[in-house]
Amino acid sequence: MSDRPGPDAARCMWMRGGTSKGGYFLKQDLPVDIAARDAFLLKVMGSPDPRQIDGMGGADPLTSKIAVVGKSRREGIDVDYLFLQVFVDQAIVTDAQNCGNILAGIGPFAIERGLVEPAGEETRVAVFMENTGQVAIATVQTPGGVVTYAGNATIDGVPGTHAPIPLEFRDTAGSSCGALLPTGNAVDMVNGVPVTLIDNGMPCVVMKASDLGITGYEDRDSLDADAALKARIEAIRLAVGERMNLGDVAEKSVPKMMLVAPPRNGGAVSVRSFIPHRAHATIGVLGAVSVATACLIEGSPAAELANIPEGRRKTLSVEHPTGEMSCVLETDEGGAVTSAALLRTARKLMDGIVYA
Ligand code: NQM
Repeated sequence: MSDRPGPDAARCMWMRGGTSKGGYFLKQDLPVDIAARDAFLLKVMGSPDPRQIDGMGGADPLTSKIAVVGKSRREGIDVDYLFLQVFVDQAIVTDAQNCGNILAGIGPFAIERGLVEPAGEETRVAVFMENTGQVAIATVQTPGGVVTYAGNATIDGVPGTHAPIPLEFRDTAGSSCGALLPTGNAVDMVNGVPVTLIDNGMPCVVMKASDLGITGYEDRDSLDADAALKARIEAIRLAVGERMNLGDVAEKSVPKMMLVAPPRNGGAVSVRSFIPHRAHATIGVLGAVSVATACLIEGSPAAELANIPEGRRKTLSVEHPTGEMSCVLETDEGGAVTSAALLRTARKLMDGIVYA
């Protein structure tokens, strides 16, 4: 039964998750019918409109995001999380990608909505990510049995300090493409550019920024203003959809386009990402895991310029336009990545009723 307050209204929490922001809904608070749900969410966000003036969206793909959460019936799993990207200037709502930044808010939201009982000072929340059929573990600070968003953790791209929310991922290889390297190759040539087609939680095309005629250290605004670069990148993206087992990607937000350069600030690699039509202000969580993984693949364009730490457990600092994201990768004896861990924070911004 629907718990909705009216046909054009729903209970919702607005949260920042990592460096993204969006609406978090219980599954039962949204229309069951997918077309009706998507029409509702487009109106909530104010899409399609580049300014999203008549909705909650922030005129940016990073602030036009939705999480749909329900109690899980799966063994060992607390909640199921479906991520939906609402396009800003097109009437598209897609579940073709996951989102590790919005994931950071799922644990706190699930506890606040009573789906998960707090367990002492810290509560581990096992999240089934419906978009890719994989599991993440989030650890939420719950002193005295209450979620706290206050703390001393910092992440680049977000001002201030907040409670840490470590995220752990296992077995993310081939999340959407069926295999870590869907073509089986470390390098493919696409439109004359050597690329790695890879999916370790997020389908990505990883290529050298220099092969696209840029340094790879540009800021977001310069990249977004470069129409010729964006057209070239989009042509590569459309050409690889089928090869990555993603089908026609014209109306999908994957694969993400990752332009890599040698690190400049002591990290492992520097990245400018397109998600896929706008440059990212930082970098996606699973996007960073996929790029970091590409750096470990011998013969790949990323491996040629990355600075890789020794040992089976490696912390790869992925430099992005406003700082870095540290990915802790565990590898097996053959060098394959078996798990990834990252630090995020999240914050509750609003809890109430949203109107379409
Ligand atoms: O890659 C942006 C973000 C993301 C996705 C995007 C993400 C991830 O920064 O896991 O977090 O790539 O569309 O929120």
